[in-house]
Amino acid sequence: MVLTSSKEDPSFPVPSRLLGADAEVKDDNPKGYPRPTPHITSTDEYLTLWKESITQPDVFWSRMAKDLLSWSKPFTQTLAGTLDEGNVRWFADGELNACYNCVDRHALEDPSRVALIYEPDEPNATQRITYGELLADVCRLANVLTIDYGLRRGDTVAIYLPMIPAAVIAMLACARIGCPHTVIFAGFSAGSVADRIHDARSRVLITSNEGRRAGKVIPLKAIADTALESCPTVEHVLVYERSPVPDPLPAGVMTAGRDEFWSTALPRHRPYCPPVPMSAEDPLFLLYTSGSTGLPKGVLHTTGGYLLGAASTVKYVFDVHPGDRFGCTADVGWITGHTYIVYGPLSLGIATTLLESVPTYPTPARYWQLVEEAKLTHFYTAPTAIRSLIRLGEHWPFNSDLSSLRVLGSVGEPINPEAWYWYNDKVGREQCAIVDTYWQTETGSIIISPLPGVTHTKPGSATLPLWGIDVAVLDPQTGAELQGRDVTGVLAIRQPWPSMARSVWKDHARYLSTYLKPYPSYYFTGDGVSRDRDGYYWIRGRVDDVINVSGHRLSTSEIEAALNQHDHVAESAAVGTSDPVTGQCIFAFVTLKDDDVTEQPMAIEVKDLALKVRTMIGPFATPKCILIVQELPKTRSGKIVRRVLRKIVDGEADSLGDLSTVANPEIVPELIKVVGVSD
Ligand code: 6R9
Repeated sequence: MVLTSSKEDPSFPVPSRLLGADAEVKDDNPKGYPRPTPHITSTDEYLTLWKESITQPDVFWSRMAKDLLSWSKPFTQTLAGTLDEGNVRWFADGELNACYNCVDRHALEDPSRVALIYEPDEPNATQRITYGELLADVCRLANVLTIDYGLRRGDTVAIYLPMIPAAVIAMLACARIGCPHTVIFAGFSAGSVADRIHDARSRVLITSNEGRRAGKVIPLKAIADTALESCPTVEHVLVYERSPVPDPLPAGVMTAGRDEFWSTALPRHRPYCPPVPMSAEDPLFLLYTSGSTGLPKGVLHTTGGYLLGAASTVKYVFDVHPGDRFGCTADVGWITGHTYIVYGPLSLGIATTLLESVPTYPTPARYWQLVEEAKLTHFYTAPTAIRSLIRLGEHWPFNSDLSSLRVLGSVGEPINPEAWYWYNDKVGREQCAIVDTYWQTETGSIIISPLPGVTHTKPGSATLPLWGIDVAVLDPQTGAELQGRDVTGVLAIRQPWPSMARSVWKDHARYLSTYLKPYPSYYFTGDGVSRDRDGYYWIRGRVDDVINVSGHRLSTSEIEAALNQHDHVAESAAVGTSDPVTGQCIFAFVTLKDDDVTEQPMAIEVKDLALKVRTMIGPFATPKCILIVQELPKTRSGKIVRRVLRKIVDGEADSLGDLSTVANPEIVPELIKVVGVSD
């Protein structure tokens, strides 16, 4: 076991009760670099605050909310509603504006303070945008949306942009005028973009002419145009010019009356627009994420509770102090980008980074050059990125000065010890705290994580719950709580916390049935978990049909729906299996319609099937392996038994378990053979 806190420094006491007998104590800062005094200085302090947050949530959270956020109308209520009823609300009679909290109050204090560090795809071209500049552009855009496009509070805006400052400006402009945004990851294909815009009924789409990634051009506007063919709700499309547009513009690039360029629209307006006071419970955004079944759901987050979760976790989990420079490598199209690129760091008035490129372009030193150039104090990435960098050579981080770093974060999946040690030793030079942060789109902000300099870490464990998180380990079958230490079950939470999702957009029944009804009175995460003898939590991965590829959530049903679109496919079944780089990868089985098996040349078929997934969802969802088989294992009622496929793919065909519910067990040997050949 490794500790991230110093045993010599009296400000980092090491309470023995949290340590196992095998404790190996490591000095966090052997060379004694100057560091700010952490906000939380001891495990005792953490435990006292955590207990208060659970036993007196009203007292704890109202103090936090007043301390961290600016309210235009102070709240008098804190928590109302229950998990049972699915009507949780926090600070409901208070009013605030998320954009004011993230921009105005810092711009008023010091307009020249850096807000965004933009690292474009092209190397050596870092740009900095101050809080004053950010405020001006956010206001200009807010004026375009309200005055020119007639948007009113409550209208949704779809944002389909790459990792450029315009994405942050667009999100904040929406927050300023009370329009929930729905950011669509720029790697999604036209079909997925259309599904999301359609479900959100957005009146406006903000996109860019192109995206750039590792020198490649992504034709975002062209993809958006295809999507918009089936989205009649969209009245206006604002197009940011990421790259120069040809002059004269070829016909058909912009649709008259609907489309206009950013550089035409924004200068029409003055650089100020008053922020709209919002109820703490007004929606701030929807973000689509994959569940076990059906189409992705629009997870709804509200203004006050979400922002409080974002601000408090950046402050305490990353131990952020004024003047820090935060670097999170996620995409703004995912929740990690929302909370830890945009709302969290900006609400605290520090600088945040937008990295448009990939970690290996033009060389695997890209991240580390950025850390050196921007003197980042915090770096937050995913285990899959760390693993892919390890493969490219241990030495890359050594060519850069990384001494500005204090805290290194990991998110998206369990971090394996090899990646943890590399991060700690090669990137952190054993002088940074490593925080393995567990959370979900639905939790809004981190819920289980070490605190830097306080929590003794164990590589692979997200350690202990944060403020307000009352963790329960449940027996998956009976729902009974598994008490004590050394237990394994499913991860649930007993009490509401401020940043939890409040609903699924236009489908509250789905919200209840997915999160609150499976185990009544609890929020159900969908993850398996163990609590060890020290009370530490180890996330064991999804217990539902969600596959986590490079930290991207996909449901088996989405992938199957894409495969089934192929003319020759009769049925398909997708399962996840472990992968050394991406965490999990997708293995798909398909059966073809009658006669196709012999008529179709296999190689072409498989390529076409993969293409179906690429074009229906996006390249990141492409299965690693697609196998054409004669039959899928099924129950007597016709349900595909994915459990059997999963076992075969995992190489555990000798422990398939009870096959009595499988109506066609005779096909199993054939499946084992086909999978064996594909290895
Ligand atoms: C933030 C984010 C959520 C799922 C979650 C779990 C997995 C996230 C993790 C982790 C182990 C961690 N997950 N962080 N598993 N250790 N530190 O990733 O949100 O895209 O909604 O995914 O990711 O399985 O349920 P989201």
